[in-house]
Amino acid sequence: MILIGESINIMSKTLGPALRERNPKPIQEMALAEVKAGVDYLDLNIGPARRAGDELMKWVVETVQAVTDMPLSLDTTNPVAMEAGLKVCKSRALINSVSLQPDRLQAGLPLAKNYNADMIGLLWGAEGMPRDANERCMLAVELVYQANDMGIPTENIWIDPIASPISVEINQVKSCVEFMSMLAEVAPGCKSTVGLSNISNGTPTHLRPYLNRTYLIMLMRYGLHSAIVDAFDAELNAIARGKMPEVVKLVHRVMDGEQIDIKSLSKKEAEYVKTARVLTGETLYSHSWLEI
Ligand code: THG
Repeated sequence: MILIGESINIMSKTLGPALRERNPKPIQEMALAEVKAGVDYLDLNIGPARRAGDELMKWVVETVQAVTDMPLSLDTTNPVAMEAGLKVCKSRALINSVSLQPDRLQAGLPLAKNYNADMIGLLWGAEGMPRDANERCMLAVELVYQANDMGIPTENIWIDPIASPISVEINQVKSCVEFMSMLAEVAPGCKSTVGLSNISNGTPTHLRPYLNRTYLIMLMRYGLHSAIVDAFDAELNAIARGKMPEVVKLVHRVMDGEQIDIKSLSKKEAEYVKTARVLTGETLYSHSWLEI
């Protein structure tokens, strides 16, 4: 399991200003803290970066590379900024991301090819977000086909089904898991990733880790290759590293529809079971799901 640290991003309250002001220290400190926490990649998310995006991406890549050799995921929708980052990246880069929107596909594939980079294939189609697992499959097949046609090997592609917040749409939450169970069959040999924290967007901050951890277990069951995560959630890291087989088994039992008696469980086990019931759609999400 490859973990990609999410914390260096333009939306962050502390690092957003540091990125805009080209203040290297907070960014370098965060990079080192994420490395120490045990990630395998650092995501550098500068957003759409419409103004001077190329200069910003080059600056942040160089700023981070000055303190660590950790591989980088370059996260922007601006292809000019993407190329500026690829040019200065010392290790094999991960392009985050290429989608099936015609302009992003046209700009992204040549970059993956010419810079021999890995690429995240975001399942966002010409008509927007896929509605279910089948539409995700169709988009994945199309994306792999287009990339292969350009000379990009399947194993360089990390398909991202686009996780959406549980507070918005439970069907999308379920459909990502269902899609993950189908991916190896529809696009053999390709890898996968997911923006895990998306799932808990809009839920109370102290409850987010429960959703993130349990959803990771559900996706890992079907071979999830990597995830963009909060590096500082030590329990999430333990799950990713296979150190919590007991709770993993418990969540699998909920996924299989087993009715587990909550009263027989420890507090932590009960929390995982309740959270898994919410993420499978068995119980309705509310901010108080752990108390019920
Ligand atoms: N797929 C791909 N790339 C992605 C996403 C995806 N990149 C961006 C995003 N989704 C993944 N990264 C984050 C980064 C931060 C948060 C969520 C996802 C987050 N941050 C806190 C917040 O907004 O409340 C804290 C912000 C702060 O530090 O102040 O939730 O899906 N390919």
